[in-house]
Amino acid sequence: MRVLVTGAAGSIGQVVTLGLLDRGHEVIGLDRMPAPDGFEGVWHTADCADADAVLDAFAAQPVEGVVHLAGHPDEASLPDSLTSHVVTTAALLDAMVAHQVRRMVYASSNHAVGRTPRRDLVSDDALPRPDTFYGVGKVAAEALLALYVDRYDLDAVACRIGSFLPEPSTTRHLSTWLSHDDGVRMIEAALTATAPGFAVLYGISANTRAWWDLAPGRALGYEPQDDAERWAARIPSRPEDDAEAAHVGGPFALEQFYRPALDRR
Ligand code: 15L
Repeated sequence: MRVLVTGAAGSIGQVVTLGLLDRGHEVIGLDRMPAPDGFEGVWHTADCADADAVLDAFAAQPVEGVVHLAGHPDEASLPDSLTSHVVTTAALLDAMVAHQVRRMVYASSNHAVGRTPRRDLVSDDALPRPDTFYGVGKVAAEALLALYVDRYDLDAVACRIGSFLPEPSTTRHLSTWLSHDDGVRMIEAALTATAPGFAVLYGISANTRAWWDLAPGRALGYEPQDDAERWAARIPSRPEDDAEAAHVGGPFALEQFYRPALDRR
């Protein structure tokens, strides 16, 4: 499949790009940064929030799907979060409609439901419960995907990613970890699942202590192979572990993230 990967120079993007290439897909990269050394395919250096630049990238060659990973992966002001997550998604969806591209896989986040108290397994029927403006941006971007799926009959899978890391390093990660290999498996499944419409899945490995339900991902063909438990004995406990286990968003749900929505002079 020929896929446009946004944020292809980022920490998730580089892993996903290599993984998709290994699995026989063709990757067109798009990022504000130039292509990483060694990338040999087509690359567009552009900001996804720039709708004209995004349209130019689509006009340069046909693609069959979009993996939208671009976006600031941390808390920011509300306007910056909306630009980073919602405006970029809107520019890509408009270009997809204009160029009849039917599939988007979106890097959403567990922080879309991060304020959910940590009790039962959280599944795809959980109400939006963001823990930050970052989470609000992800919720709004998911809503936009749902709107475009309904209006234009696209397919869009929002992957609520946990902690995408080479290995887990905190107690929370034993529940939230997504290994690099499982991340690639997840993206490929979301790209190739038959007619998902608008769907949400949780992007974690098959962690023994999982906080999120893997069933919605499995229904789309995502079969994670790794388990953070392998590292459990090596992970030191920290004073903040209990507070981070109160809500599924962990540190993002803590008071240290409470701040005004708008930057002021
Ligand atoms: C995310 O969505 C963030 O991008 C990342 O910085 C981590 O906070 C991660 O979630 C997580 O919950 O561990």
